[in-house]
Amino acid sequence: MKRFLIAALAATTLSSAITAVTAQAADDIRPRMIRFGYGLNEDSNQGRAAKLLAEEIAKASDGKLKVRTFGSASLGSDDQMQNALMGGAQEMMVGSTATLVGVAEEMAVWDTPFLFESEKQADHVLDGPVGQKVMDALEEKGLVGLAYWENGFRNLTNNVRPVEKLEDFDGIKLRVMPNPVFIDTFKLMGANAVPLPFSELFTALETKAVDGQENPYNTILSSKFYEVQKYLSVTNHVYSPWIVTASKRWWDGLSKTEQDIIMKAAQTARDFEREDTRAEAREALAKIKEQGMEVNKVSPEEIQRMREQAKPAIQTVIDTVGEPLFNEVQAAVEKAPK
Ligand code: TK8
Repeated sequence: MKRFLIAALAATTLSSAITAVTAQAADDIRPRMIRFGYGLNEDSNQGRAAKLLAEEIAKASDGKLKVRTFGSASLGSDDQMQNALMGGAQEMMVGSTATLVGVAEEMAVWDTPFLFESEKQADHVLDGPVGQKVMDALEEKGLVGLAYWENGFRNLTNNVRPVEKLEDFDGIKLRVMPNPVFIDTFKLMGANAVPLPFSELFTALETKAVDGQENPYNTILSSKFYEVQKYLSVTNHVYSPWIVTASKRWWDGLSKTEQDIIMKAAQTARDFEREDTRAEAREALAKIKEQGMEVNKVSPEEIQRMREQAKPAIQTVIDTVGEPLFNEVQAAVEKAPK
């Protein structure tokens, strides 16, 4: 009798333990709707990676975490979405680090003209400790940085003339990302730098409110800038990262399991996105020419002159992010494989 009781007791304890574990696991992933916004079209490197991220999250959560993606800035410009995340009105987004400088000035370090020489070097620095440190600066501002994606090396388009030498920037009304480093860099070049959100860019080019803009090949293609721009000048003047962020208010209410699923998906999508972006960029110039743009490659001598001319903008970066962080990034760049 006694033995039977003990066995029964053990069985009950065991089964209630099992129930508890299952209940906890189920409880660990709650049905949620995640609004994920971005600025480019669905048919872009950004859109393709957003789609993959949504699929990865659905798969890993058995469909409980549902990501709805909103492209073409339909939830607002980068700035507007960042504010929505900080206020808890939107859950996630991907956008330019350059548009985050007003939130966390550390982000300006990535805007240093000619900072990186290759994508590989950028990956090492961004995914390394100093990249993480810059990302972590977002937390106290109400955002959680999850992963850097690639926007890419930026090149110049305009309707006035091919930019072959420094002097050719003269008087060109150039849209730049709303950020002090970009404004200074292009003012130094002699352009008339006009800060505008990306979501207003196509119309501004179409209506000739501005003469030109600068973005990676991928964006020139996916946003069809070739329809409203004549000249493309290859400068590779800066490498732009994108960053996937989440609302901290919302993130802090997620279980560890949910956070892990989302973090992992952001990183899987990052690896896919970088490969996809690079493959697309390799084919892009030919396609851009097919669309009728005139392409010129700026000579190394002239690039050197532009580098020199942009040097005071580096001081703007240092003033914004502080010398220690600037130096830390420089050291990481020097150590990184090219
Ligand atoms: C898209 C922007 C874009 C960026 C810009 O929302 O603003 O020119 O390069 O990718 O973040």
